[in-house]
Amino acid sequence: MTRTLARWALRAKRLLHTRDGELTRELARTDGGFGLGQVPTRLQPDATTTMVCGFCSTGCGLDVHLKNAEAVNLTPSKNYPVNLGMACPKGWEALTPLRAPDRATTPLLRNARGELTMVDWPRALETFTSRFKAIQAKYGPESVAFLGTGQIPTEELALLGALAKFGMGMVHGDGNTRQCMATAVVAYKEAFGFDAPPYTYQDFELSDVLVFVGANPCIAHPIMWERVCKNRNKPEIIVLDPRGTETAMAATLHVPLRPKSDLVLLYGVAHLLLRYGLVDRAFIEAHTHGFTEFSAHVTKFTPERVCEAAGIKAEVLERLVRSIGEGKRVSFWWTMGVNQSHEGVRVAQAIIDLALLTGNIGRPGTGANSITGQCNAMGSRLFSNTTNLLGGRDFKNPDHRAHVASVLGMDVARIPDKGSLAYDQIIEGILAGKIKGLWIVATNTAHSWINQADLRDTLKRLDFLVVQDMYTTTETVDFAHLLLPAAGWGEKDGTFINSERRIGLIKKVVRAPGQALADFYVFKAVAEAWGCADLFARWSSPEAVFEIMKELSRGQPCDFSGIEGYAQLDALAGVQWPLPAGQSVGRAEERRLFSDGRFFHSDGRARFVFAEPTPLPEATSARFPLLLLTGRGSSAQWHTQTRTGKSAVLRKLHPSMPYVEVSPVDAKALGIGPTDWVQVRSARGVAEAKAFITHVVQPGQVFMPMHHATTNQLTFAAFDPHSRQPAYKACAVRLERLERGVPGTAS
Ligand SMILES: Nc1nc2c(c(=O)[nH]1)N[C@H]1C(S)=C(S)[C@@H](COP(=O)(O)OP(=O)(O)OC[C@H]3O[C@@H](n4cnc5c(=O)[nH]c(N)nc54)[C@H](O)[C@@H]3O)O[C@H]1N2
Ligand SMILES: Nc1nc2c(c(=O)[nH]1)N[C@H]1C(S)=C(S)[C@@H](COP(=O)(O)OP(=O)(O)OC[C@H]3O[C@@H](n4cnc5c(=O)[nH]c(N)nc54)[C@H](O)[C@@H]3O)O[C@H]1N2
Ligand code: SF4
Ligand SMILES: [Mo]
Repeated sequence: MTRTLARWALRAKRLLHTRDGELTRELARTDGGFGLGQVPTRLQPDATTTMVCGFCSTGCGLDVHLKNAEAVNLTPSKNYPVNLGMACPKGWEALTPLRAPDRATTPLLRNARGELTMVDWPRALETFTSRFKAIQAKYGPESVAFLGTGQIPTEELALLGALAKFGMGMVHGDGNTRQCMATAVVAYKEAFGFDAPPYTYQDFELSDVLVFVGANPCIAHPIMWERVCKNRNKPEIIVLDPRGTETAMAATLHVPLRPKSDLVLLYGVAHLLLRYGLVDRAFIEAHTHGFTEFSAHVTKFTPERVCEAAGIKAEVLERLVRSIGEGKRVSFWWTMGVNQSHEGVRVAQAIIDLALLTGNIGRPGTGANSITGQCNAMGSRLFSNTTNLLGGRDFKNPDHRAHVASVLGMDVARIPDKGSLAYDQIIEGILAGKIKGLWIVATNTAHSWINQADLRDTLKRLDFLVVQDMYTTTETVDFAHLLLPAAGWGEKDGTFINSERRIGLIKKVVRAPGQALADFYVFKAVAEAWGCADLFARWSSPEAVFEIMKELSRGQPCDFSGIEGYAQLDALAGVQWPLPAGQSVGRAEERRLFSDGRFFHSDGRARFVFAEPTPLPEATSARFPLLLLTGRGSSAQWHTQTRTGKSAVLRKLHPSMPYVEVSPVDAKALGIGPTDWVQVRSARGVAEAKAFITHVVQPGQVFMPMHHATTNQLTFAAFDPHSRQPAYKACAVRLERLERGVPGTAS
């Protein structure tokens, strides 16, 4: 054990035996070491300080009120440019999950009897290192992999990615952003030359036509939706969603297309725009590539074919086309109804194609805009060192590797010259016996990954699984050999990047419980224990890493080397990338990309990308006649509910039991009444749920929220071939009424 580790072990031991008051004093002295205890150091004891929310990618500013250097409550920030004084229920309740009784407060190691038992940090780190090193020695460095997240600060993601790949010799590491954003990343890269969502939230207010494709912002991005409500242009709001969601109900036009008919429909829209001459020829000529081929491709998508495939009326298609073609400022927004599909990349690109065709990009109120999901999905896309090399670069490009190595002062040989396996391929790798050790950070794989029946069996095959989480009770912890206790949002410093590319601060305003550490300091401790801490000497604090990231971004489309540091981010209420050195920006200023019509391909032109539609991977059949859609259930629930489930206030705002939306037509045919429970069965598993009979879903379709672990017992593991994003939103199921009407009683 190195000297630092020994010193630190001693300190950890002392802390264990001190009472709370003493702990604070001890920590005040030791802050700047490994960050144990997370006392807010840079803030005045009774200050109010603004930081970004830790749930969704909207990135609202929250004013956290401190008393005696500890957060007591919070209110939405009135002068943060994102939310203008508003927050959704999760934001208001953001501090509550920190106080939950199932917080992980010490490392836990599974003993010979299979129970997780408390160990101290030095023992945990020693076990981590010796087990992973032994696996690598036996099966090669690639046999240990990691799975990360879009929910920890960019500085932590960069450190994890760099430590794992440059320090520990891993090649494979992916994250939950694969489940979420991989499709948008590939779509943008191919079309624009860089992963670059072009918009700013003002665009919600400035459009005269807004087209939402597979997005339910009323539930999933409530404050973005509030921005739509501030639009004074009496906009046409069009929602393409098989379900009549809250957003669809608020729209001026709901297009209830058949699931996964988006590609045919969007090509059909392009076809009619061309036929009616409602395209921007000057824009196409000056700024795009591939128009001739694209216009030839879409001629096959006649209105008859489109209406048949999408199950919509000709008048609806006509109005959709006219609105897009005749609108002056048309913006397109897409989320998981697009990304989580077997052909999601091409659907996203069909949306981009429409924006290019009509010249709706780079101007106020326009854009082909992917809305991100998690608070730091955008940080993960640029800096997690998983699919991209740090700063949106390419592992396979020798110049990129050399540049990163020189910025980091590392030997270039440490940087892998190939990309990582994708999430599903890492799981496959476990099955194939190639991946033997896995480190899961801030994602709840055993609930959220597609087709759990297979996944859980696969996790059991690992020689060593480390889970790093805030809580001891997640589904994934059940499979862990070692649990590392993590501090959460509010207990640590760093930055998030929101959907509109705004880099905003999060801050330490609460002390983490027990020996839980900010992920940043867990990674530092791992580096120390592994014996590669020297490589990360400059990575001394989140703010020091921010400086390194600025350097890594220099010259890239995401260049933010012009941001001075955390104090300036605070003063300016966040800054959108890019901001190259030498440029300045005003407080709360909003900026969008491509106002000069130049894209990031070397010729400056955007690409029309398109392909033939492909059939549903799992179509309905006589045995499984209904199509299951999944997604967000309420604005008060977050994913696998490890956090939101801890708030009594939030629990009151959503149904307590798993439910399945069924159309009245199907309910009648199946003899299902409004108080009945049903079994939802797919070829992979069965889930019990309360029937919720509603016109929100169409006949032949059912919907289940993703917030209950049983939903992914049913889903079918299909992936987009280009992004390898799971297609969570269509598989075949059947429904059976539970005889006694109570869950768990059916045979
Ligand atoms: N309250 C809350 N907010 C969240 C989250 C949360 O867990 N809870 N999670 C965050 C994250 S990480 C994400 S990624 C976002 C997701 O945000 P959204 O994507 O808006 O949410 P979803 O409910 O997953 O999916 C949106 C819609 O896609 C529709 N859909 C399904 N299949 C199709 C199809 O074939 N075509 C079309 N056009 N639509 C289809 C579904 O009916 C659903 O209404 O939300 C973020 N915000
Ligand atoms: N059927 C179906 N499945 C889906 C989806 C769907 O629409 N349908 N959507 C998919 C999408 S878009 C997403 S993004 C995923 C989300 O899936 P997950 O990432 O699995 O969901 P979360 O519940 O957010 O899990 C985050 C985990 O990190 C922990 N955590 C929170 N903060 C911290 C921290 O600061 N440090 C550490 N170390 N741990 C922390 C939490 O306790 C929790 O266990 O689900 C996907 N799964
Ligand atoms: S909309 Fe998103 S960022 Fe804003 S308060 Fe709600 S969860 Fe937080
Ligand atoms: Mo997501």
